[in-house]
Amino acid sequence: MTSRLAVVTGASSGIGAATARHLAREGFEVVCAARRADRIEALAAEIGGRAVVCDVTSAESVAGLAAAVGPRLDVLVNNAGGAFGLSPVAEADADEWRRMYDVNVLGLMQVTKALLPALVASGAGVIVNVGSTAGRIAYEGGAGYTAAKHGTKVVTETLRLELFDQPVRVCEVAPGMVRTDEFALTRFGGDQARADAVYAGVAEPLVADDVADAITWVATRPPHVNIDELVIKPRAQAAAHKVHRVSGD
Ligand code: 8X3
Repeated sequence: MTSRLAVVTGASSGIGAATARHLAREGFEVVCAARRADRIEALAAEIGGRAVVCDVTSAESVAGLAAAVGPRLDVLVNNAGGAFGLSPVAEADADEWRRMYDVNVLGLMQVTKALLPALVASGAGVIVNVGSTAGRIAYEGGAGYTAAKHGTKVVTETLRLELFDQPVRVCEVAPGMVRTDEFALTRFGGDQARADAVYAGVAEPLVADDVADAITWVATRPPHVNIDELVIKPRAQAAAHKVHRVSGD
């Protein structure tokens, strides 16, 4: 029997890399897609998967991913995404906003569109889009990112409607505070002190493995079970703005 095939975008670090590992442990052959070849090649070697260099914002690059995947695909995890900046609207940087829309919405669309025929061909495909609690609320300084992640959520809902008669499930996993090596660091342009401040005093933020575990659970339900959305936050985060922090940490 051929193994089930999964594609994970943004697999070079954080939630994407952890998800590739979790799916491989579940028996999937995993195509690790991301821009950084060295990282995904090391990951693919570790988990017995395949590395495909792919920039989800490039139609040409995504076409290369689809060619590498071939005619049949069981699971697509649209994880590539990210936040750039935390400026109020009055000081917004249009380039940062474009990059966020590009990767969190257009990238997800391009990869989904390119791989959809293969997901249908599997007879029981599943798409898991990695959204965010930022796709459910607004917060000061976050408009570029929250707008993009609301986009991720709504594209997910639309796709589920459009595929209602097809053998493909469409799901969203929406994490809150997850401490990864790169999310906050990227948002703050490499400013480690600002990145660390996001998690200051939070004893146990989520880690990438927690979210990968949730994604893998969503992706491995029986074919008639569609988990529309799963919001996952650390216990210390009752809401986006209500985080239990212990001072002096
Ligand atoms: C990450 C959650 O609160 O930093 O997607 O926007 S938040």
